[in-house]
Formats: sequence, C-alpha cells, structure tokens
Amino acid sequence: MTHALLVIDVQNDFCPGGALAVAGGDAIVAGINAAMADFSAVILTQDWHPAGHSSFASTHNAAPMSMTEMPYGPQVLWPDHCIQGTSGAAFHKDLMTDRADLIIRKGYNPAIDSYSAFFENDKVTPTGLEGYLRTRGIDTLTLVGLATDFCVNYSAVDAAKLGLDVTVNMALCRAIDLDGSLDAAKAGMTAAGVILV
Ligand code: VGL
Ligand code: ZN
Repeated sequence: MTHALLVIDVQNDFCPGGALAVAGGDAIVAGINAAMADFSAVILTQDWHPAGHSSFASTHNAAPMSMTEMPYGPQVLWPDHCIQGTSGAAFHKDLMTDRADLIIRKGYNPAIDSYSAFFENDKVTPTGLEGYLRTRGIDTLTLVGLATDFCVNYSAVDAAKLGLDVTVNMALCRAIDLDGSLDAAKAGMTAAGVILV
C-alpha cells in the first residue's frame, strides 16, 4: 500500500480575506503541515483559472453564487477567484509546499470548470492525476483542504470511482455550505465508499 496525502486548494482566495473565502479556511493549515509527515507522498492541488473563466459570474453578467446551465450540466457562478498568477491563486503562505512531490493545477480550461483533481466538470476530461498515482503505485489517499463540499468532495468521489481507497479527514477541511451542499456532499461521499473521519 502506498498512501498519499492529497491537499486540495489551500489558496489565498479560499482563506479569510480572499475572493471566495471559506470560513476558517486558514485554520487547517498547521494541521495539514503536521499531517504531511505521516504519508509517503504529498500532492497539492491548485485551482488555476484564466481571467474571464466560464465559472465566473462576472463573465455572464450574473450574480455571484447564482446558477447557470453549461453544456455539461448545472454550474454555480462564482466570484472571480484563483486567477492564474495572482496572489489569490497562490498557496497560503504557511502551507509547507516544499514537502510536495507534485502540484497539480486544474480549472485552466476556459470553457469547463474543474472541482475534481481527476476530471473536469464534464466528468470525462482527465487532469492526468490518475496516471501519476497509478504509475507511482499510489493506491490509498487521504484528502484534506478546501472546500469540503466542492473540490474535496468531487475529488474524493472520483478517486473512489477509480478504485482507490479514499479517506477524507474532515477536521482538516472547511466547507462553503451553499444551500445544503455540505450535507449533500457528506452523503454523496459516503455512498461512493469514501471514509469520513
Ligand atoms: C472550489 C468553487 C470554485 C473549491 C474551486 O476549491 O472547492 N470551489 N472553485
Ligand atoms: Zn474555481
């Protein structure tokens, strides 16, 4: 068994003061750093959108947090966030990025959002992370990070569907919780075989 820690989107825009701030998003950083020592691999993800991304409300002249219909299904329209190269897209300054074996970016496709670290929101376009894990023999994942109900949730469910053993350490995650999305995410992860601890 090779067990990796997958750290989802611990970036300034998801921390207090950021463009899409998650309550307590910065409170998990020290715990994530401490957890890194327990894993044989550490992988970080980074939400990484071009300006004018199709998931931004501003691109559609719509209200942030409203819904739209994309060719691949319903999509929340977010405030502009994690724009490539900006300070908002940078990792939280205290996150131990030097410990990372791999940093994988997602959401760079202008037309498709990507909550999951494995597949874009069309559910078919791969990011390449599956191949990396398989070729390194990583078969077991623990996920932590932001946000529990979006990128952690989608990544955990996809990993379980790919046949990996998946645990989410809920104490080291924080949620956006939009219209019951946290409860729905917990139910969905559990149904997919993800262990929540
Ligand atoms: C995320 C909304 C938009 C996340 C990313 O990291 O959970 N949420 N982009
Ligand atoms: Zn995003």
